[in-house]
Amino acid sequence: MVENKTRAVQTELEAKIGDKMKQLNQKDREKHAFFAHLSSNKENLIDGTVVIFNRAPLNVGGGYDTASGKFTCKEDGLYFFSWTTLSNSRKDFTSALFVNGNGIAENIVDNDETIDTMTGSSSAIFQMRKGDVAWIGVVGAEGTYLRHTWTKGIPASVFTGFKID
Ligand SMILES: [Ca+2]
Repeated sequence: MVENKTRAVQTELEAKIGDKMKQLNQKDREKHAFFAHLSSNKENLIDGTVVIFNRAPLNVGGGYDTASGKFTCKEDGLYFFSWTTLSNSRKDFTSALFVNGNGIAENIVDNDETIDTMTGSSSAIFQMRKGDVAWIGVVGAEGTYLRHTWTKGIPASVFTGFKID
């Protein structure tokens, strides 16, 4: 009798542990995160141009495409995006985060009257649905200059995003 009860408890515990392991494995599969930067400077990009951050040393989940510069959501959820742009002396660079063509957040480096190099960062959290597409695009006539690096080849203009929950 006691032995049967012990066995029943053991079976129940094993089932619970099994479920928990499944949940943990599921969590591993659902990771989505990317970090991208540029391999060269960009000049005179016209309004609406997609900024193609063509190097992605990190692309967990494979949602970011270095050929198009676009991130395609593979799983519904809250996503955090951040990007930084470095302009040049007396050059502007204004860009925005777009999701399915809608402007979500803008990043303005208004540097055309400054003899120095300026950087700007913006970020946003967005409720993404599977199939939604996010990218950084040039806004207005201010896609004048985007530096890929400043010193020692370290990426200075970057685009990153990840699923929060
Ligand atoms: Ca200005």
